Amino acid sequence: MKVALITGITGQDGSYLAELLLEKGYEVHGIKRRASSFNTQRIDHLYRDRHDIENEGSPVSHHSSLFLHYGDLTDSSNLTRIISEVQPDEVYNLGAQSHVAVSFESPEYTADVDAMGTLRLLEAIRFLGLEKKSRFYQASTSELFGLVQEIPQRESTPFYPRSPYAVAKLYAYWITVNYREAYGMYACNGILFNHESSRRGETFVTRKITRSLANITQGLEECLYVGNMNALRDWGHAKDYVRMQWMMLQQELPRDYVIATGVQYSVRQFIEKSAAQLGISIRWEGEGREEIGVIENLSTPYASLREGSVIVRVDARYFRPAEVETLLGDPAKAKADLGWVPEITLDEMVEEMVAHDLDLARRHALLKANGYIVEVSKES
Ligand code: NDP
Ligand code: GDR
Repeated sequence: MKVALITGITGQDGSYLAELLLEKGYEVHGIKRRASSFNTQRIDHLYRDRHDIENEGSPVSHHSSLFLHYGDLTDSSNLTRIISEVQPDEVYNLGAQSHVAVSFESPEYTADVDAMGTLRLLEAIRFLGLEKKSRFYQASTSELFGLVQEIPQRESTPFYPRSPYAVAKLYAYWITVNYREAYGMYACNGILFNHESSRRGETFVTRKITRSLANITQGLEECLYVGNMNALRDWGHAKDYVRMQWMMLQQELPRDYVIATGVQYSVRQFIEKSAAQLGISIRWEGEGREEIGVIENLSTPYASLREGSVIVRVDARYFRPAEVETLLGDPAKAKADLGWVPEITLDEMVEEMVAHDLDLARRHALLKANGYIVEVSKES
């Protein structure tokens, strides 16, 4: 049985990767942070409490091959102890302060976790003499390309990071390459473009859009507030991308790969597609910071919605000090070497996310109508 260690197992990718590895028969260990409230919602369905297993006395399903350890990427001794105990065949470093806008607010913490955290993990593997046993995957990012120097972006495109997050990830990218070259470690970077799902964090733009529009149809919110709607992104589905993370560690030699769909849409188009799924079409009025989205041709009846209502507004607070305007990846190398191609289209992903968030909104509306909750959380 192969043993894998995942940092960031409680995040979007961590949860899908854990699922995939458990299905493949791995023993999976994950690092979770101590928090004042539960933070394991995305993996609760995979985890079986030891007491339940003992009490049942029944044969163990794959779920009992999942083990969680308290830890943090800012804590070297903790990381070293966990790696020493787990003796992993594969380490997936998915843990990060992953929000670009937040990295402008907390640049030092972002560097500590995203840059130094990667070094701490690599150094722990080396210090424990596991550099020939433990294969290492680093969650690198299209944000490295930042102010793009070439369209589309591929493995050879020069980097130009545009945020404290991207600069920290640049360090992590190069330290991974360095440990590969200096110590012969099997260490590689997946340069992943944006990938989303119904498990995406609620403050990233796609999930914010699907959640907010679904809430609006149920009378839980009035308006979606966004920043730069002209930003262009190459959005894929997280399930397709974690498959590639695993594939990268199964090769003979460690290599870095761009993972993308090769198709690009704007934030505005993502809003339109999500609204269309809900039976709403949007007319855009005004320009720049004054732009608004107004309902037209409402094809599905919602008690709280009227034609002509403003449901999208630009809020300058969501503009970033330095923006990445356009990203478009070329996944040709991944296809040629590994046969990887994305299987889920953007339209299928939007459909999944909207259906999920509409279901959630309906439940919340029911709870609210019956006095069980007062407000639904949203980004302020
Ligand atoms: P999420 O934000 O959903 O998950 C991040 C994970 O990291 C969470 O489990 C979080 O824990 C954990 N984490 C945060 N800070 C620390 C810390 N100090 N110590 C240990 N763990 C920590 O991100 P995604 O799943 O979307 O992304 C996974 C990785 O891939 C990240 O490194 C991200 O930067 C990178 N990436 C993501 C892309 C995307 O489009 N999704 C594209 C390219 C790269 P908690 O749940 O407690 O917050
Ligand atoms: P990104 O994702 O910064 O690309 O980083 P995000 O969804 O946050 O932003 C995408 C684009 O949308 C614009 N935008 C808004 N963004 C947010 N979050 N909220 C808004 O209201 C809003 N309005 C417009 C942004 O300005 C940006 O241009 C994600 C993260 O997962 C990183 O960890 C990962 O490395 C990269 O993708 C690839």
